Amino acid sequence: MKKIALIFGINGQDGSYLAKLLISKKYKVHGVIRRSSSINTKRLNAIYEEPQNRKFFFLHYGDLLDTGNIYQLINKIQPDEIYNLAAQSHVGVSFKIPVYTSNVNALGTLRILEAIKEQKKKMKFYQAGTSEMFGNSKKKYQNEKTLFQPQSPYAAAKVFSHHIVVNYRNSYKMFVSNGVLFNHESPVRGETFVTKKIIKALVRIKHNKQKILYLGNIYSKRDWGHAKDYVLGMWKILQYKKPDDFVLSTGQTFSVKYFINKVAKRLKLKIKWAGKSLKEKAYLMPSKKVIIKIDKQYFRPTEVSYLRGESAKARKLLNWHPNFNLNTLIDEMINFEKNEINEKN
Ligand code: NAP
Ligand code: G4F
Repeated sequence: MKKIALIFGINGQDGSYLAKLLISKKYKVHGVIRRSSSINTKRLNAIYEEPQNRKFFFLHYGDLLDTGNIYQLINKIQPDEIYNLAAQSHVGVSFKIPVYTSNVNALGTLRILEAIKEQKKKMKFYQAGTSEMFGNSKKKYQNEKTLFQPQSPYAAAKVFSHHIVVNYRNSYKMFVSNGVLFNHESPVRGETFVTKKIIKALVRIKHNKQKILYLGNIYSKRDWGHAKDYVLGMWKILQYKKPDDFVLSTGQTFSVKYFINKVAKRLKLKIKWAGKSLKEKAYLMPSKKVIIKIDKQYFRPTEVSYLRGESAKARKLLNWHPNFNLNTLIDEMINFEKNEINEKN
């Protein structure tokens, strides 16, 4: 009999990769989407385009704010595995809408746990935790033992979710696990996250479709992987013999500025930096046109300056390791943006 999975946040970046993975593993996949005034299932088109998938793939309307809806979906679908990928996932935006962010990212998790607790069937649960929870940790590498020091409403809410999962595991012997995932990107990354924003803009600048890219803090460092590798890790976490918490990361870290320079080089755009702080700019050579400016609206009240993960536990116990590196990730994202431009022409 086919296993049944339920994914909250199925139309997000990770949800779409996870849905594809689970269908390839012969699961019946149910996903929860929010009603929207414009089409919000673009990332799922590839699944829909395969006629045979229609028998194994189902979407339901729902929202992590709606306790009754969550209970009804879980009660009706009776999934074997539930993945909670739904969140207000933008750290910067969480400072603007902190109460909403906490309601979705913290209480949303608890609403799902409560619904699972009421079921007779044993259901496994995956919670999408984040390296943002480490905040301003001074450790060279962050792993499962590193203290959480959240620096945003987003991260504080995710810390609540992490701890409530551990609490339900211990209190009610539920199979509930946390992934603590470092940044992961892909061609279908949301367009307001920095990697996608940089690559999209530089490809468009190269093709004379955009003049300037505005960014915030280009000196923070991140451990960037590929979403495809990370959703495999999520699945492996739920296949492990017992519920547990795992860090998934590449172990490498680079600054946003290094990322920009790498993308520019791969696009054969020669850029030169000059100026400091808010006056720092990147000039396109030899024309000396300004193509990157710093804009204080993209700075956060508190920043996470340095993230670098150590995922030895996942590598040993789950045999998980990332296949993509920064170069292969960037190349895939660049090619996607080039195709977008070609298709529109
Ligand atoms: P994403 O692309 O922003 O997807 C988030 C998903 O959550 C979307 O499908 C969104 O639906 C849905 N959602 C938002 N609010 C909701 C609500 N109130 N009720 C139901 N669904 C809601 O994020 P992602 O990059 O795929 O990340 C997936 C999860 O992993 C998130 O929880 C994120 O916080 C966490 N995470 C991400 C990373 C990363 O680097 N990508 C790293 C660590 C952890 P709409 O399309 O309707 O907005
Ligand atoms: O791409 P970002 O917005 O990602 P951030 O804040 O690290 O959060 C992402 O990764 C987390 C895992 O660690 C997830 F939990 C979370 O859901 C999300 O997926 O920003 C990366 C860095 C930050 O330091 C930010 O200040 O880039 C800096 N940055 C500089 N200019 C910018 C910009 N970030 C954005 N989004 N936009 C800018 O213009």
